[in-house]
Amino acid sequence: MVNSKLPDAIPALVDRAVQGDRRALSRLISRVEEGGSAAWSALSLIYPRTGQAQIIGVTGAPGTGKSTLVSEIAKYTRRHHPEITVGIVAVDPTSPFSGGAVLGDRIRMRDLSGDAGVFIRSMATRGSLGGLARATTDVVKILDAAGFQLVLIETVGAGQSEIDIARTADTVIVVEAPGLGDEVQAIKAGILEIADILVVNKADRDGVQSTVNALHTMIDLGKSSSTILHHGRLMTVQPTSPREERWRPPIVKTIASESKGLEELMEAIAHHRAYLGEHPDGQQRGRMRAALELETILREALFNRLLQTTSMAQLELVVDRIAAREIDPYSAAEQLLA
Ligand SMILES: Nc1nc2c(ncn2[C@@H]2O[C@H](COP(=O)(O)OP(=O)(O)O)[C@@H](O)[C@H]2O)c(=O)[nH]1
Ligand SMILES: [Mg+2]
Repeated sequence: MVNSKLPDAIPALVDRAVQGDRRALSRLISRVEEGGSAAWSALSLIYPRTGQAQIIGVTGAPGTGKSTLVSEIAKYTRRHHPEITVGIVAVDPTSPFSGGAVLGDRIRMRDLSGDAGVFIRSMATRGSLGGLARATTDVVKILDAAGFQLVLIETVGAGQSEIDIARTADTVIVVEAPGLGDEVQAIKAGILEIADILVVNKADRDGVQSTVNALHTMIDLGKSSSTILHHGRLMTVQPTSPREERWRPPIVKTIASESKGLEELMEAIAHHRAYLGEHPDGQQRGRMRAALELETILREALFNRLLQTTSMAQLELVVDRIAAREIDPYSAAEQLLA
């Protein structure tokens, strides 16, 4: 008898997942989420098959309608292009995809979960955000390799990690809603900087136009300075196209809960995709993504290497000494690395 609890061999699991076996896909994702050497060998097997999917990040403050919008984009795509399969990765802990929804949302999601051309995965929220960012980009890669032509990532645009997640997308949609003082929140999180498309959702609410106006003003402000796309530690990317040719994020009004504004949004997404294909900024983005990825992997690898020579008990001793101010964390890190 085969023990079903035994973990599958990674190469076999990868094979079955890329051939469209959904159970294998789910299992592979779980294995990769756990991290470690199994995850790395799976990902290096998968890597050559990636780079095919169109990846769209949807980010913004909680409650702006990201989940609703993501499911509308998926539905719209499936309705108009049934040949395109859609993968959804939800990092929002309050996402209906993660089960944190009110009843209405769950009912709406059901339309999607019955569709064999849609695969939905919500990310475990436990663990560090850094780990979550890594796992999310890994899951996106798996879905890409498994042949999903469109991959949608929903994240709450709260911290740097989530911004990094959004940055792994080809097109980043930042969702705002009128009347929540979101404009201010958006600046604080630096989230507008990463927007390729701005969506003002809940356009059925009061104050839509003032939100749109505020966003226009902020885009103009951003463009007047020399915008740096990525303050990377591995590389710094600056726009290479002349300013007048540079992408200006369009502002699209939607009422996601009523499927309104989807056509305009899909058009904006297609325009941005075409822009990336024609402008050097598109290649820059690919390099930036590669740099971010390498940086994340190096961090993890270096930390794991450190753990091979230093026990957790030793590390905890050092932490105690830092907390007691017997040593500063900088010297402690240098000593550990030496
Ligand atoms: N009035 C209105 N409500 C919306 C709209 N889009 C979404 N909602 C509702 O706003 C709430 C939050 O939506 P959700 O998609 O979960 O937001 P998220 O937290 O950004 O993912 C839900 O109750 C939605 O039904 C819209 O365009 N107008
Ligand atoms: Mg959500």
